[in-house]
Amino acid sequence: MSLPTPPNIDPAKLADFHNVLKQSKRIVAVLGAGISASSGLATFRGTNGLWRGQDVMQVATPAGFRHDPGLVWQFYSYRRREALKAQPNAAHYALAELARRVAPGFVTLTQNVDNLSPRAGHPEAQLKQLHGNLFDLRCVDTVGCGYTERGNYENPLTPALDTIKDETLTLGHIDPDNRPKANPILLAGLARKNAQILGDKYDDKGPSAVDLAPLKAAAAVGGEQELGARPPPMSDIRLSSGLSKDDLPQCPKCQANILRPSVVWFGEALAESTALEADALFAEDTEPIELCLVIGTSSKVWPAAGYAEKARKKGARIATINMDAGDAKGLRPDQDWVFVGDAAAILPELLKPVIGDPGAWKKSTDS
Ligand code: BJW
Repeated sequence: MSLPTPPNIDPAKLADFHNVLKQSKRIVAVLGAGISASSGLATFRGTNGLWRGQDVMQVATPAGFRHDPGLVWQFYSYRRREALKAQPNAAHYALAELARRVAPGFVTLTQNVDNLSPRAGHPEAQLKQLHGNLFDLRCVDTVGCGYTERGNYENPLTPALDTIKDETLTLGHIDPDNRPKANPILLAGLARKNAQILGDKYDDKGPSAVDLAPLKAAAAVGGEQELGARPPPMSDIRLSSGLSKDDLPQCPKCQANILRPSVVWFGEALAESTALEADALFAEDTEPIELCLVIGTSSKVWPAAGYAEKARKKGARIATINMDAGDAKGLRPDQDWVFVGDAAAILPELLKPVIGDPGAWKKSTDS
């Protein structure tokens, strides 16, 4: 199968990119939620983003989890269900093939927790999951108990987290007056933390059309995704926990605590080994990096937002692939490329001189 050339790629720019790609021995890719948009998964920020209508501090911080673990587990139960329903798209497969062809010189640093890159067969040694994985769990008592579990695909994890069962009841426009109520002292604490962590840099962008367009593009790259199969936006799902600890996944080791998703929330450090491995890519005593691909991320969250600049310091030219040109950060127009459009449509074309046509590489990962 040959992909149609995305119409908005300038042939001269593409040729320049291809020249650099073909000569590159070390390449780094930084991924964000946009790469999985064509697979039907919502991004965070934007019209149908996961965070529209949600208080980020309630669902993506340790303080939020401590306050209402049921609410956070409902959010992640929904995310696990959507990720299990989704399939990797052409962009995930293309990067997996690039990793095989440029081993070990190509490494992907993904912020995504959706497991789609591993499912596309991306070699594990060349994939760093910076923010963890939805299907890894750990005991909340990391010091005393330390239980961890990888690759738990059970869905739902407990009967109380069966969000499908309740969908007819919970779907509907979120009523701001009817949100789960938090205690005012905790809210003041969260607000302070919000300001500390998110700072002035945090900008919850207003509605844009970019999150809808990928559905059309997905059809153009082989029609693997069902059009119209986009999940209801998270903002339309009422998260009102009312769940007790007994309703939530229990730690099988210590049998005293609940489990939490092994993902990285705001204010938490990345897993030490992952952070060290990522930083080691840019160490002074390593070979130059020729190319950095920044794919489907708003580049607002650190430390991931800083990796492209680190690659630049190692000599890399930077190619941004995004639906929204405005999300290409720190641009140097004389050196950088911005390819605007759906990553699933653009990436296979960009990488073609090294990975060949999808007919050749997708088969080797399908089995
Ligand atoms: C398409 C498309 C299509 C759509 N094709 N494109 C330095 C300065 C300021 C603040 C900090 C700093 N360093 C650290 C901080 C604090 C904080 C931070 O970054 N805050 C900022 C918001 C200002 N960082 C942290 O807290 C991090 N921890 C840390 O640094 O620890 C230090 C420490 C050390 C020692 C002790 C303690 C602490 C942790 C950050 C964790 C982020 N976690 C989340 C949740 C993960 C779990 C989950 O998934 O639920 O990660 S937040 C959320 O944002 C998630 C994402 O991975 C991450 C990035 O979002 P992403 O992927 O960019 O998505 P969107 O929606 O923003 O963008 C989508 C893009 O796709 C858009 O550009 C679209 O246009 C595009 N798009 N369709 C191509 N088809």
